[in-house]
Amino acid sequence: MKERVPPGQSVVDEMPVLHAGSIPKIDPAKWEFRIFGLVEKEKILDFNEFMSLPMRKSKSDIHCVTGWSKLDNVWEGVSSQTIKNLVKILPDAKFAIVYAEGGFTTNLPIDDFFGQDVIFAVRQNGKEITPEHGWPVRLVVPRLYFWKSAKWVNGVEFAKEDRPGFWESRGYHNRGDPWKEERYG
Ligand SMILES: Nc1nc2c(c(=O)[nH]1)N[C@H]1C(S)=C(S)[C@@H](COP(=O)(O)O)O[C@H]1N2
Ligand SMILES: [Mo]
Repeated sequence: MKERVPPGQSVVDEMPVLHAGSIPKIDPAKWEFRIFGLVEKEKILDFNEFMSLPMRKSKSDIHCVTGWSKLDNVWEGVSSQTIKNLVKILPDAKFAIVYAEGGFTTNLPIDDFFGQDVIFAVRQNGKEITPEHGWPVRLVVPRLYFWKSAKWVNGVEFAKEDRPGFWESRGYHNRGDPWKEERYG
């Protein structure tokens, strides 16, 4: 049987709050989610349009590069597969660059972004995501270290070339597979 917890990780009960900068104040009336870059036609959704998209639930584990893991989180939100169906992605697109409030970005190979368990979450364990954990929408990429799971997300760009994001250009690994301990550079 596959180990449940990746090497070098310890399981915690409480989820820490970790991010650079301060918690942004977001006004739903001004909030937008933008899908752009290598797509036939870019798509902008307002808050109500985003919240009306089909949602699904997915249970997964969190592994943070700093060494904690939190098991069995039930996330509910918009699957990256649903995002895919809103635009026509051009064949040159090889990377997804995810954007969050205040200029935070994180980069993913397109296959990681379209993993079946990748969700733009609005609820965690049945409750609305709290401001410190990314309200109104946070990305969840269970198969990679948790820094890829951007909080306060507001868009995704499809790109031909890779572009290291906030943590990736500050010493974190470009991909971040916890099973391979891809922690730093
Ligand atoms: N927008 C944004 N998202 C972010 C970060 C950040 O600095 N800004 N930090 C990442 C890191 S390093 C971690 S470990 C997780 C922490 O998520 P949590 O505070 O919900 O536990 O958020 C990730 N998402
Ligand atoms: Mo982190």
